[in-house]
Amino acid sequence: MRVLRRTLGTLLLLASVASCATARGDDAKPGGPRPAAPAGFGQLLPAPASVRASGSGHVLGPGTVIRTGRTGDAEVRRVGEILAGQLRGPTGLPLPVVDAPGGGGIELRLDAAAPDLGDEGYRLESGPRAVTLTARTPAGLFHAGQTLRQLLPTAGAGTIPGGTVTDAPRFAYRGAMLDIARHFFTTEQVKRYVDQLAQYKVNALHLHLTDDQGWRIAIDSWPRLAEYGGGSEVGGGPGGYWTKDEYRDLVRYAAERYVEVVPEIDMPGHVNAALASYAELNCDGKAPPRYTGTRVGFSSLCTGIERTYDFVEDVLAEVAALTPGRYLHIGGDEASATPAADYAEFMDRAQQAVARHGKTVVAWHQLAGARPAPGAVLQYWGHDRTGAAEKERVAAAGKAGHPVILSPADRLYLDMKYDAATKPGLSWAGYVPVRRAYEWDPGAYLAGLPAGAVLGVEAPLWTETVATREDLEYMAFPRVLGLAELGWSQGPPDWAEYGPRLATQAPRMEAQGIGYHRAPDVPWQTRR
Ligand code: TNX
Repeated sequence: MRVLRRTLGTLLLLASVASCATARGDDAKPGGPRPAAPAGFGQLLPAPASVRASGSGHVLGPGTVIRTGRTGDAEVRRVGEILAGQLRGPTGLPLPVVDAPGGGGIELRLDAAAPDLGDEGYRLESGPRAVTLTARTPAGLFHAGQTLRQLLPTAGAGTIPGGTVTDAPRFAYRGAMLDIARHFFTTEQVKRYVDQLAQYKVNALHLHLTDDQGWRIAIDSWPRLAEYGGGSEVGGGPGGYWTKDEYRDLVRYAAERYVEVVPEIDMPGHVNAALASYAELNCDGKAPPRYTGTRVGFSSLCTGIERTYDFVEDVLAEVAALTPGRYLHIGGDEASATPAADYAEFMDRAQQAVARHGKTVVAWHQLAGARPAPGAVLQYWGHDRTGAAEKERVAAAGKAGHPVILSPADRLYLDMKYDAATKPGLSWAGYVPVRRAYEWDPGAYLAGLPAGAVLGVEAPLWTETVATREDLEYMAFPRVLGLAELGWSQGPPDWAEYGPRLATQAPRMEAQGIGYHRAPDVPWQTRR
């Protein structure tokens, strides 16, 4: 398999237009000289499960239409409209969306019976008459559209190469996390990140909404949390918070791009902003000042008073009501100011509150040392130097049925510096060059964790040192493409194949104005 994957690029270049090249399967072998297939398929990121290049492609032109829905399905229509919006700029074509199937052009088709495509998979068939996107779900059609985008040049109308892509993800959960607590970001800035992520088939956005330095989401029953607790951030800037309407609008925007928002209220530590907002939440009845430094692990909710649990209930009830998604993240990390027994009792009650509101708990993996509720999802953020006992606890929880999201800090923490020259960022988990972020196998990462317990992967971006859109994009790109690849494509990783393919994304990132890091370990082909 490893050898076959290494030859992916070669296979796709050598594949006969009439013969079959399965991207990661074993029925394609490099043979003698063959006509070159269009390069587009070999550049797809994440790599699709299978590609068969055949015949001539589909030329887009001024008359091309996007056709949706045999049934006039409104959601498919919306997927078609979003795709049209994404294609009009680069192609310069009008691309009207019409509800008239079967006439050629770009056709979106739901097929409830499509075998093997799963909840997010799709098939893309391209020939002279039409490019047909087929999926069992609108999400699958959306992902197919993102593949189609990558098969076109970054500017100009162009030709979609002829052939068939059949594709489905390796992991159900492919996430990115953004910390808007240490530095505030607007919902418009986050929408831009959603667009950037969704094009690479990332399907979860975890929002770290609260921390010592700021509380960023309006809570009607405890209004000072946002109004006062939102007014600070690292370095002493003004901070800010999102109204419920702004939050709902962002959640809807993400959902339309098949990105599920996972809100996090971090507890019982990381709560200075809440303690500063309400004196009654403090054991001594005194509110501390707001905090603008970068230390962690110094604050705790007062686990011995009932008012704390009113707070937990009220906040989780309001956040659950804002959340159409399945998950509520309750943090649980670095609670070093909370005694272990109090931590376990607190997390029991917080988990019960999440369940009462019909949501599934996600928590940082420290919950494995307490009592994770049935079905609770654990997010592992350890690294190579994490102690064996801690890793074993997470593996045991996985064996006991807890799904695990993998966010190894020395692989996927987007706030780690690439190398010594990186200006923003931290380095407590070491430097994370692009190659290191990619070159590990989530299915075989934690000893003793069954592959089936891995729900997926997530790349967190903590923002103690990241204050602007420019720094955000610089730290995330291109490493977050490695996350997308690990989450979607079949493993194990193969840098020799992936590195050059990643390099082909440079013009796309540039065309979108993404200020990515021109990392020295990537074999970039284009000049700036
Ligand atoms: C650890 S990861 C934290 C965060 C910091 C981050 C900085 C985790 C659950 N907690 O509070 O922002 O390191 O890299």
